[in-house]
Amino acid sequence: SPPASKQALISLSDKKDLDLLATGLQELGYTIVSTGGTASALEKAGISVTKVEELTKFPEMLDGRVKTLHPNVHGGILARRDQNHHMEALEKHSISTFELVVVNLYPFYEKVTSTNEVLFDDGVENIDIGGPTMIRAAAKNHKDVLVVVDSQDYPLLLEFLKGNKDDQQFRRKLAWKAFQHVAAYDSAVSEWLWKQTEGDKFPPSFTVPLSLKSSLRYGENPHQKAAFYTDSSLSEFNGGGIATAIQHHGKEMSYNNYLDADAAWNCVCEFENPTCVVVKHTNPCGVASRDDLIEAYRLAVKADPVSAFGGIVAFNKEVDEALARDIREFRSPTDGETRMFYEIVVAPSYTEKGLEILRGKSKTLRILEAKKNSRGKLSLRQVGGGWLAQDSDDLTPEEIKFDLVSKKSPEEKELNDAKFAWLCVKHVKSNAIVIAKNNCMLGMGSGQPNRVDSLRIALRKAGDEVKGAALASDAFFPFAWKDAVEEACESGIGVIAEPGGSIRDADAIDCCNKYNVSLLFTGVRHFRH
Ligand code: 93A
Repeated sequence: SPPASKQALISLSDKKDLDLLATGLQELGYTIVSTGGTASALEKAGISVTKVEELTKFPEMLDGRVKTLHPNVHGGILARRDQNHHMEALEKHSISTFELVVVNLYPFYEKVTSTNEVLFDDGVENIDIGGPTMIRAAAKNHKDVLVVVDSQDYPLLLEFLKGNKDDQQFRRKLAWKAFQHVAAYDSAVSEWLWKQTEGDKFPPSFTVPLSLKSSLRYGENPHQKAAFYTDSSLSEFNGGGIATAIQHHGKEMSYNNYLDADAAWNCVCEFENPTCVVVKHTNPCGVASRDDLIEAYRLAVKADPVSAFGGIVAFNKEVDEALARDIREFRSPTDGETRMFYEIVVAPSYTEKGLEILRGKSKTLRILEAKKNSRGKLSLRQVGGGWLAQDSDDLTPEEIKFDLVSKKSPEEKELNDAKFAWLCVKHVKSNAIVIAKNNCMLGMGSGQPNRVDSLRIALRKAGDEVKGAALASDAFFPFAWKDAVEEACESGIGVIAEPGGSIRDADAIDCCNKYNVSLLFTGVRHFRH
């Protein structure tokens, strides 16, 4: 008698490429067993199929809640082929084995994140029970049962089945993917349920569904292996941020490139007017806003040309032909000769010609097109043994007040400069000081363990232009006299913006009054550790 045919179990919500799969399996002599909708689709495509009810001798029940949850299904998946008593048990109950299980789940995530309002009961009905059970059973018994959850794997699967050669590595990879699929699904369900309670914003536990975007050549240093993951819960539905940027040209992005591009992009997106931001090692070292983006670019580089060399240049408006030419040709203001070199240019868009010219700057220059980050995101950082979670720091400029606390009030121009410096200082690592004038950053000090050192670095960079400029400090000044506030006043700063809130606020005010400097309290702090 001919050998009993091999059985495949197929139950799919997303029926993409089902005919490709089923035709392939039929050619290989498989008998296909399917649930209601999948079986109908197969019949329509002219493929013969056994309905799961024929196998279970039971109708689908409870509005489909119980379709495949039956020993005739799960016995056939879970039986160990190398255990005689397992095989005898199947024989006794006339159950045939499944060699292959292909399942994808009710589209729960798409359902509950759809723009239409979803009723609670509707959400619940979309929680798949039978599907994950089949997937987990097959993945557990992957030694003998192939499990497929992704239509992209159909061609590979058919290839494997044709090959007639076993490969346990292949089976393990499929099982890995199957458990990933179910885990991501369950985490979406649990996240949704948490949102349906009146619980705190930060749930007792949560899973971030991460998908590998690319493996990286190395991490911060060449001896560290590294990879980049996108948060699939965010990017697929909101599309913003450096993780979803399109790379038009250049060398492959590195770990540090992503960090720096992210910093530059976040900073430049703060500004409404045409703005250029130059970042080096995650800190903005040049920022300028002008009606003319070329002028903004030149000023941002001039702010600190030594640091800008090898940096990341970000724009908040389209890069056109004229600007691209300037980026290509601009010579270092330090010697007037060397052409400026950058790692990355990032912008919301490029004209065709602009892109072409930038491509010609160098083979390596990475050209990124990015979309604005969505607001209200969770920010996560790793520490030994855990993760810190917080709201991202995305107050808008309108949400920040600039309360006058000194006798001298700033001129309109000075107030503008203070606001500009404030937008910059938020993106500089603490302790952060930014000096700015005429919508242009003149100097910054970052990452120093005390505020006086940051101030001195910023003053040195600003040079003579400091007279009448605005100074922003990311946090209050702990001391004023013979300390940072007095040094700033003595240097000729015209206006200082800081959060206030120090026990020595009165000293800072007295000091500014003595030197006839304007002092503004924002009431908001922008630490960036
Ligand atoms: O309602 S269920 O949780 N109960 C089940 O027994 C069951 N068996 C398969 N959902 C169940 N499925 C799911 O049905 C599969 O995971 C798949 O997503 C879907 C396919 O249904 P149909 O073939 O009728 O379109």
